[in-house]
Amino acid sequence: MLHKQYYIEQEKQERLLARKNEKSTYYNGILQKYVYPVVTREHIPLHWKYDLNPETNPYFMERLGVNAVMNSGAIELNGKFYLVCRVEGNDRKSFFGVAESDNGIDGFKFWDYPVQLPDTCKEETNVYDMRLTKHEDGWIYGVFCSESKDTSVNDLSAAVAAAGIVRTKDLKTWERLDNLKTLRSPQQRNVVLHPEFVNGKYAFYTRPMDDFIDTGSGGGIGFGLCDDIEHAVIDEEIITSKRKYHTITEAKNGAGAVPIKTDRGWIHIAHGVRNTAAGLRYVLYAFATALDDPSRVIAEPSGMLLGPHDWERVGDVSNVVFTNGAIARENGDVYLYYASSDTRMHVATTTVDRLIDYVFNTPEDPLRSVECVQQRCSLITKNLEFLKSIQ
Ligand code: M1P
Repeated sequence: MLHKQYYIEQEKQERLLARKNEKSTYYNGILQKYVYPVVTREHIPLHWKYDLNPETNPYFMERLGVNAVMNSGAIELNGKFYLVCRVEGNDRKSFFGVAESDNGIDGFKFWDYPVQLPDTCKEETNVYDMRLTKHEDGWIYGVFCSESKDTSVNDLSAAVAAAGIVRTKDLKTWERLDNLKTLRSPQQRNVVLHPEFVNGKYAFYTRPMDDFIDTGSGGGIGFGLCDDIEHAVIDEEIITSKRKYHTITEAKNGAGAVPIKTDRGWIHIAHGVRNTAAGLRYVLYAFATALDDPSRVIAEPSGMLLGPHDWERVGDVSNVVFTNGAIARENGDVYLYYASSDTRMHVATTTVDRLIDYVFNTPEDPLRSVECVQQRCSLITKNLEFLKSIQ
């Protein structure tokens, strides 16, 4: 016999999981947003949170509540869409849970158990933000942030971020490899494994940081090569997409989804951070790198690809959109998964063709207002002349 509230909660959840998503009326020609988030804390199975036995839980209380579901790695396997979600418990600790959908825009359902990573890193306190790379060596790699307390300083909150690495074939059995070592950067977060070998080596997009929060001297998204993925060590990191003054990347940036291979180059969707009186504002931006050298930026459109809009702006950490997963299908469709305000997961759809058009035909940021006005006036003049010509 179950508590009567169980049936009420179960019915609510079944309705949520069966709800069809709808295209939003938001339009920019680049991305199609959707009305409903794809995964939220309301999607968490009841048996992850409640003790279902009325003898040990007579009030049907949450025993292990969940605060948020956010920053998720994404992958398509055998025609199904999988998100390896960052699930944050009420205790602030994050872990990973696999949610599966048939169509990628609704119906995401968590598997019965969260991911149980091998406990090989005893000092690790928290794990989050896994990027999933289908590598040409045949493995699926998960690269995530492995956070530990910094015991070298007398500061309760001091922490160290490193890149943890796991690999799997089926998202069920995970092998933990050594954390990535970057010899010239003390901390790392937002690390992504490139899907192909580069010069016969494993290639990582990194994010050199002096500190846990501030990137300090870290000039942007880094890139480095290593020989051995089981004991990954990167000596030299070069900077690909740079942080720039008075742009959306001024405070920080970081690699997001695994880059998408196209005829014109690798398309990257990353995040950029600027500071404001209301705190840090995180947006998504895109750029392309060369097919023969994925560290060399060949196009970087001005400004943001996607920002937090309307109620996306509000949540646990407000004014944030963040991605660490996109699925590019063989038919050219692209599903971009993003979290809003560190609280819930959304999808926006587009195509490889649209992304190519966006990345290569959107003007670059001229970096000064006076030149931005000139840029806009050229567009206005072109349009007014065009409108006149067709009258
Ligand atoms: O809170 C916003 C994001 O902050 C971090 O990103 P970054 O390292 O670029 O500052 C990450 O911890 C991310 O999880 C979080 O969404």
